[in-house]
Amino acid sequence: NADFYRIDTALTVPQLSRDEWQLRIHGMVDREVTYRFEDLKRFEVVEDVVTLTCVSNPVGGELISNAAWIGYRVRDLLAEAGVQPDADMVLSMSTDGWSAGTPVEALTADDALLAIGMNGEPLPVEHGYPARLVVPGLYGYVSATKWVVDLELTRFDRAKAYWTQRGWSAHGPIKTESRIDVPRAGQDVPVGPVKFGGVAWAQGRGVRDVEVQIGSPSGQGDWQPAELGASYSDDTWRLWSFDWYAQEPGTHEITARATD
Ligand SMILES: Nc1nc2c(c(=O)[nH]1)N[C@H]1C(S)=C(S)[C@@H](COP(=O)(O)O)O[C@H]1N2
Ligand SMILES: [Mo]
Repeated sequence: NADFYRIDTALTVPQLSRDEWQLRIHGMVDREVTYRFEDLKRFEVVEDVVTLTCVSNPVGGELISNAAWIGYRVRDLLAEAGVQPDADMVLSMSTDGWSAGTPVEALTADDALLAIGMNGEPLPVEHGYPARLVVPGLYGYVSATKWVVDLELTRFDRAKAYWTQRGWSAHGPIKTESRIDVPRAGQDVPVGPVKFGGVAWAQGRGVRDVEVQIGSPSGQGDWQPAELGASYSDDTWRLWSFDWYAQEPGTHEITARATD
């Protein structure tokens, strides 16, 4: 968990105990509901392995991580409030005032969680203790509210969340991407066999292929298939590797691409 990327606007991390925590569900619902932490016990516990990504992750960047999230289906929590049919957005609010706008459809999918645990431990404070949202397939800024205390059922044509007020798109589906982790950029490799490796992701769709192209002083190579690691689910990244033989001296440019 200490290696999981962290992105938020919090200069000091909100400290909220499980006893203080409440989740209010209101807006376009049949009846308002407020859950205390102990109320959650009556819902089914689920664990999903989900790769979370930041929209600000640059190509090859590190603002992406994979974790086993433990929690409750948001759908079950919303069901007791009764979502009205013309609500199409859930405005989720953190205790520090940050907010995200998520399609009702995505939040009522089977794998959208109110997470209270991460990789077998209580959610770390930096990652939203005591509870946060995890919605596979959507960038964090439109879905992954940490220290979440409030869910308002509303509409995209009525409400704007923190980053949409600042000009970011109201919808943020994660794009298919791949990353080269080894060797690192600029690294020297000796003549002989070299193994390339990295990760590729297409949450919600799954990765079908990863291909690698090697550019050398004598020109661009063809796209060649990489080897894919096991797939836990369509919502998680896949490891890939590629065996190459370093022969020609000089700078080589390695490019990877993924197909969902
Ligand atoms: N309260 C709060 N939740 C937040 C944010 C934030 O600024 N404040 N940032 C979001 C963004 S942009 C991302 S990418 C994810 C990152 O989650 P992590 O820090 O656990 O990796 O959290 C989301 N949840
Ligand atoms: Mo983000």
